[in-house]
Amino acid sequence: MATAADMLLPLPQLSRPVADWVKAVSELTQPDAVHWCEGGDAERGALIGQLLRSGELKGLNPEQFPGCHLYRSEPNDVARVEHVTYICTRSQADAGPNNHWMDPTEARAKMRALFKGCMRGRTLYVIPYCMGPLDSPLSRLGVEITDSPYVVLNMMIMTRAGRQALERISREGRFVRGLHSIGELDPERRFIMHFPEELSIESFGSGYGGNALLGKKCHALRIASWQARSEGWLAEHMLIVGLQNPQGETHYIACAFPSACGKTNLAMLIPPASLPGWKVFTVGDDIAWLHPGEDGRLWAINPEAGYFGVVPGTNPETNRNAYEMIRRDTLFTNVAVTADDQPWWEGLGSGAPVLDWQGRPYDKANGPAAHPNSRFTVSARRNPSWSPHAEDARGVPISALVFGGRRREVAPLVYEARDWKHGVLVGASVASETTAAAVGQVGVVRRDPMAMQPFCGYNFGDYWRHWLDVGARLMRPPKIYHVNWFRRDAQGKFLWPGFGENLRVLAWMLERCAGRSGAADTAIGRLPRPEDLNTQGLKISPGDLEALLSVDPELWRKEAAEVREYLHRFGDRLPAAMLAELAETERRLG
Ligand code: GTP
Ligand code: SPV
Ligand code: MN
Repeated sequence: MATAADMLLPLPQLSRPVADWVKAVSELTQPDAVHWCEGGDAERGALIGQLLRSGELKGLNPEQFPGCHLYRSEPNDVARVEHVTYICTRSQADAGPNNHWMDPTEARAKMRALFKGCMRGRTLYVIPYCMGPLDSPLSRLGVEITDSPYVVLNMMIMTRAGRQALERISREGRFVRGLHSIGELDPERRFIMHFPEELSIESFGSGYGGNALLGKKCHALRIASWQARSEGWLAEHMLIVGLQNPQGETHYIACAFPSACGKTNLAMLIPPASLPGWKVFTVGDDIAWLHPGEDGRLWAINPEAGYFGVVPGTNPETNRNAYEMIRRDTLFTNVAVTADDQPWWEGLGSGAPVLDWQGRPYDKANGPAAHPNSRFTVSARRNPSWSPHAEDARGVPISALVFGGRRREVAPLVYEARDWKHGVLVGASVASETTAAAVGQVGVVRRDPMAMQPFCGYNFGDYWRHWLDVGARLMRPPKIYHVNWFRRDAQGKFLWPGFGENLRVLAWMLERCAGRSGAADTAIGRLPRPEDLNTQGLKISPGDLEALLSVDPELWRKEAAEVREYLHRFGDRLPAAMLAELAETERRLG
């Protein structure tokens, strides 16, 4: 129990294990100063002031974008780096073919050499944080040590950071240790190492998002997925959204789409005018921790407190909520600016850039003005559709789970899995075109099971087995769906309008959960017939709708063969039930 006296203690005295660790890291990294983050507006304001004076942050137009700032990354450091992200388990088989693996002893030695003396001339910041509501038993704790004040600012928005988190650490003892340094931002000396058996992370050489904000993908997905397996829950790359139908009933769904494939947008969707009476409530936009509840349902919390969202494409038409949300108290990374210091990006729809994301005079010949993976960091409370239940300690009950990918062909607009087991196969079969969220080629279809390919902290074979086990424990399991908002016609035009109109598909799912709407049984699962979707006021040709709702057996036989080949990579770790489900789908395909 925290007592009144505890409240007065200086932070370093609150937790001996944290203080000892900070001391050991200081001895290794040799910072000029150590700053323990209390959290709160005064500390944040002081940090921003310091970064404005040093020129690392740029203030944006105070009339149009009050409280907003711009940060420009090193041009070589603008996305996640999957090729140098490692899972360091004692046994390589535990990391699985889905991960890069390094022996933990070797990885520790390598990182020790990099961290040695790396904070000379810098301040070491200690960020105690809580993933999930401070009072939730489902939340988990961590401490990030970093030499990047930009990381501190982000972590203060993205997590519950500061004294209260440290107080909880002092009560509970267990926390994830995340050590981070930007190093020299040299891509050759950049590694993101995970030690799930020791609940620790070491990240060197990048200041970007998922590489550096260690509470996010490193902790809340890679380490948490490992913890979740041993504790009987799921840590997933999913948004959580509440949908209130015109009758006033609210149901929550959680959706896993790969990076830059529409989670933030769906989580804060604006119902189209032609679907009156619907309301949308955002619980989370990127990560869900799902726990089987005593009532036999699956319950979800969002471990994060803010959004680190894709900027390009955000405008009042595609998503007015997102557009309004980022007009105040928002940290922009790698966007362009206009002549009057407003942030600018491709797909904004108004204004013109004068400086590009690197701060150079804008020249079309240099490519997009804003980096395609430019991001906003903003408190979830700024979201006009923020759910009143987002902070509920027990989470929200989930009625449906949705997987999705970015596929110009093959995958229909939506289909429903036959049951949980089939749903696990559907999730494991997700493939999606790569995006600018990670370094590498963009637009190449790759397998991305459950949208977790870059984020699962252990062998996918074991992970799918765990999914099957969790499902077996649920008396009232959610239905499972697959969606694809990104089908294109021969000319490359999107067949489906997407964004707010996606509600039509979600509404069909909820009606299915309530046993009120129809579907056609196909080889891959159940699809709505055109008449099962509410298309009132929707501008779409009957031909396009039919194309979106059809299954091409030829293409799907090929798809199933690719899935089979992929699953076989997991050898004896692959649960037999998955192959049985696949065989059933293949039998139906003929
Ligand atoms: P991460 O933060 O990387 O995990 O991404 P995310 O899954 O939250 O993706 P986000 O909602 O930020 O969308 C990424 C891009 O896809 C943006 O450029 C959006 O404008 C675009 N997008 C989102 N939803 C849709 C949709 O329904 N249809 C189409 N065509 N584009 C969409
Ligand atoms: C993603 O890439 O899925 C993101 C951004 O949400 S990052 O924080 O870099 O992971
Ligand atoms: Mn993400």
